[in-house]
Order: sequence, then structure tokens, then C-alpha cells
Amino acid sequence: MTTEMRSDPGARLAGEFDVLVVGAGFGGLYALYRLRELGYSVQVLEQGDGVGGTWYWNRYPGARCDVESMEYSYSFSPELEQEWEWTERYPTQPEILRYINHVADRFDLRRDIRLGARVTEAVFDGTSERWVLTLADGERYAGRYFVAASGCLSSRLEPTFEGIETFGGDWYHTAAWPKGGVDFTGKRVGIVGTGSTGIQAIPQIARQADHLYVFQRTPNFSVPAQNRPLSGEFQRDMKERYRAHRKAARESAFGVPVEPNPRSALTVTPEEAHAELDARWTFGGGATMMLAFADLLSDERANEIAAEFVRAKIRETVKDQRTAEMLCPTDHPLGTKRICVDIDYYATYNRDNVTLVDVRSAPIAEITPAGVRLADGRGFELDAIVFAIGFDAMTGALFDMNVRGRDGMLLEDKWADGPRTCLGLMTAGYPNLFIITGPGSPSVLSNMVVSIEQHVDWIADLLAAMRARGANTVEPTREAEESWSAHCTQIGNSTLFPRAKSWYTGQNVPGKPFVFMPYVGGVGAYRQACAEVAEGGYTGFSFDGSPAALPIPEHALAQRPAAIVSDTSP
Ligand code: NA7
Repeated sequence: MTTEMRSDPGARLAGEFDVLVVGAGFGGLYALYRLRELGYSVQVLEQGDGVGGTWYWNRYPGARCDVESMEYSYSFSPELEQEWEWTERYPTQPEILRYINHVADRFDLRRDIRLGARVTEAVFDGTSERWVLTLADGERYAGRYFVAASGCLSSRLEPTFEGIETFGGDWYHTAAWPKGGVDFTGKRVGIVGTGSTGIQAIPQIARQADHLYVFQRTPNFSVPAQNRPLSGEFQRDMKERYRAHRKAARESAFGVPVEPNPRSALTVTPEEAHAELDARWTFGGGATMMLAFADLLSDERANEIAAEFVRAKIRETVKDQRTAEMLCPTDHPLGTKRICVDIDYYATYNRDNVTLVDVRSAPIAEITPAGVRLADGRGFELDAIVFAIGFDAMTGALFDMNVRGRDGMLLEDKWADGPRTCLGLMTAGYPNLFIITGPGSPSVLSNMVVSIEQHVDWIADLLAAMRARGANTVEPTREAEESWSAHCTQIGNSTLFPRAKSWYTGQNVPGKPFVFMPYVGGVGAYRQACAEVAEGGYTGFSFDGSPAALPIPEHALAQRPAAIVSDTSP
């Protein structure tokens, strides 16, 4: 059945291109660079007024990447790699934004990026075999290929508290922070949310505000970043070893070459376990901690050893023991909600101007003109409220574009019971739609830049293969999609991840199906599966609707253990 174009057919077609890319973050910029290099005409459509994607929007105080600077950067240009100087072990949001703007200028990318262009509809027109994307202003763009580089954490959850419109002060969402910043000096501030974002913002706001009230529903595990300035010597040394280092990252579990300990936490003495965990705590970082033992994310008892280690650190750091207990997570295994990486988070609760308020036992009932009122009647007078309440992760930004495939079906409807993809890259019935870091790929469980480069390179190779065979369309077969989705679920279920109500499982959004969305077999293993599919002539994919596609080979779907229980170190 041919899809009718649902957007106003009279609307002006602003341009026709080989490739339409949505998003000008790390993914969209590299897709533009790589595909333009291959001779395709490319148009990037970006809803923000600047490049940077996630790093454009999330300007809240303390915003910082939880992957180290020299890892969280492009590897495609050795010159760029050598030229750019990072200043700290973990990059701040302003530094990442400067880097990505530099990349846009250095590779002359801006001429093919349209800013302030929010895609409200994306329809595959079966007659012309083109994607037609409609913007909020009604303009339309047509392209043979549609690369969705719209990000995993780009669709923010808006606060829906009753009475919010009556609030007499100012309120802010961390993912839509004012460009000029906010001065909280002398203000009574409330913050809702203690995920990675809240945990980064709380110490910073506490330093400025007159008083900070932290409204916590669920305590989260956090480990120290052990951030520090990067010395010239460290950078020089790393830059000399960059090629080998990048290779190790690509073959690793999480896209960062952290040494995994292959031993089980259950086979060592309590003293040995403590020593290993303490060494990793002192070194800093989330992946470092989660790879302390091979079974931390697959065995509840092993996990509990590490979880109790972190709780002991909380009790040791926070002087008021009632507050310390409130901060100790007990409802999910360590790391099954994204482990937070902080600077001075727990110590912040030793400040006189910080109060932790439990909103699990008494939820926020309403926002009043004066502040916040809890269900038990307690009220907090506030001049400002910060919402760090998270995102409709992984699928939200895709659904926001109202994507319709070959038979006119909304992607949101196709994925009503959870996302179905082949390799996380494509979904049946949506020809020539490529998803960068989509569900079913390592995505949010990896160093995003490593995964982005791998996805874009794989897509570039596929487009070149299509050019060579004269094919117009490609899409996975339903069988290939089913086997990949089953494979992802089976690996996910072999871990403790499905035990948490997290944004990984969609449980932070009312009504979202409970599906563990990322692929947890590891960056190295995933890369190998993608390569096997390509080397087999794109097994599992059909070109121009040809039913003759071969299934994904068994070895690509071979029992790959979850990354976190395998030793994928170089
Ligand atoms: P998260 O990790 O989803 O955290 C959101 C936080 O907001 C979390 O603590 C929630 O508590 C809390 N929340 C949400 N709604 C409410 C209400 N109604 N009342 C009280 N508390 C609420 O989002 P982040 O932005 O911190 O981090 C997302 C990712 O971005 C992060 O993992 C990094 O990868 C970067 P809950 O746990 O649901 O009880």
C-alpha cells in the first residue's frame, strides 16, 4: 500500500537531498561529515538554535559528562585528536559545547545544518521511495535516507505537579536551562530529582543558595568522579597512545578501556572484596566500579557486596546518620539504575543550608504560590524550584517526530509493546530509516561517541553497498528483527537490570512498556555482530523489498554473555 503524505501537500518543499539527518549533536555532526565525504548531499535539521544536542540543552550548574574527556571525543580525525586540549579529567558541559562547536567549524559543517528546525512529522512516501520530513513551521524536506540522530535523552519529562502554574517564584527544568545561567544567591531553592542530573546540580546550587531543599523520592548510588585538571604530560602521553587506546575502547564492554576484574565477588574474602572496591572508588568513575567483579550485574549476592560498600561510604561521609540512612539506596541493585558519578555529592549534606526531604513517604501533593506542599501537609516556602526529573529515554525523541513507515504505521504504534529493531539500527517497515544509538544497541550503556562512530561508519558502508548494487531501499526482515530483539531480551534478562524501575526499562514514564531497551552484550561484541552481518552481504536485510534476504547468521546471534559478565578487555 502506498503511503499518502499526511502533511499539507501544498506546503513548500524546502529541499531534496540524498540524506536527511535529524539532530546536530555528536551523532548528527559525524553523520554529516562522513556521508558528505562519500559524496551524498546531506541536510541536517536541528531543533536547537545551536549545535551540540544533549550538550546544547543541559546547561544546568554542574553539568558534566560521566565519561572521561579524552575518551568522550571523536576518533575519526587524528589531527583533531592531537590539536584539541582538554582541561579536566571529566569535561564540563561548556567545554564539550566548545569542542563540538569547534568540530562544526573545523570541518565546515554549518553550511548543511538548519537550526531552529523541529521535525514534527516524518513520512515514508512509498511512491517516490523518499522520506518527507515536515518542520513545525510547515516547511518540508525530502530525502532518500533518513538518519535519526535525535538522541537518547532529548525528550524531557515536563513537571505535571498540580498548581505549578500558580507558583510565585521561578522554576527551571535542568534540560532547558537558561543560556545566561541562573543566580540563586540569597534564594530558598527546592530541587526535585536525585538521578545523575540532580546529583551533579545539588552540590553546585548548595554553594550559592541561601537554603537548598532536596526532594528525594528514590536514593541513588553514586561514586566519586575523582575529577582533576589534566596535566600537559598526561595529555601528551595519551595522544601518543591514542590509536591503541581507541581500539581498546571499541573492543571493550562499555566503550571505555577500563580493566575488568574477571573474578567473582563471591570467591574472594571480605577483605579482598573491600580492597578491590576501595581501589576503584579511589580511582573514580562508574564503569570502573561496575567492573570491579565479573558478577556485579548478574548475581544479586555479588551485587549486594558492592552495594553495601557504597552504603558504608555514604554513612562514613554524611555526619547526620538519619540523613545518611535516607541517602542509602535499598530498592534496586547497584548500577541497575544508571550509577551516578559525582563531585562532593554526599558531603554536601553536611552543609547547614541543605535539607534532605523524603517525598517517597509523603509525595509532593501540589505546588502552591509560596512553594511546595507534601501529602502529609508539610509546606516548604521557596523562591525557585529546579526539576531534575529526567527524560522519556531512547524512544521519546523518535516518537516526537511522528514517524510513519511503509504502510503509514506510526512507529509509536509499532513499538507499543516495546521497541523492535535489527541491531538497534533499523526497524522493519521503515525503509532507509537509520537510528543512531537506537534501542537494541549498546547506546546508553556505552561511551556514546564510540557507539556513534561505529553506527555512522556501518551506515556509510551500507549506503556504499546499496550504491554498488543499485538498490533504492533497505530494511530488515521481520524474522531478523525478531531474532535480534529476542537476543537482546535474553541477554538483558541474564542481568539484574530488569530489577530496577529505571529509564533503561521505561519505568520512569507512566504507561511505557517494561522493556530493558539497551543491548548489554558489550560494545566489542556488538561491533562484531554488526561486522558479521555486513560481511555476510547484509544478512537479515532486504534490498528493494527482495524477499530473498538471508537470515542473520547463527554465530552473529551466538550466546554472547552480557558485557558485564564477560572479559572483553583488550
Ligand atoms: P533520572 O535518572 O531519570 O532521574 C530523575 C529523578 O527525578 C529521579 O530521582 C526520580 O525519582 C525523580 N522524580 C521524577 N519524578 C518525580 C516526582 N514526581 N516526584 C519526585 N521525584 C521525581 O534523570 P536524570 O536527568 O537525572 O538523568 C538521566 C540521564 O541523563 C542520566 O542517567 C545520565 O545518563 C544522563 P525516582 O527514581 O523515579 O523515584
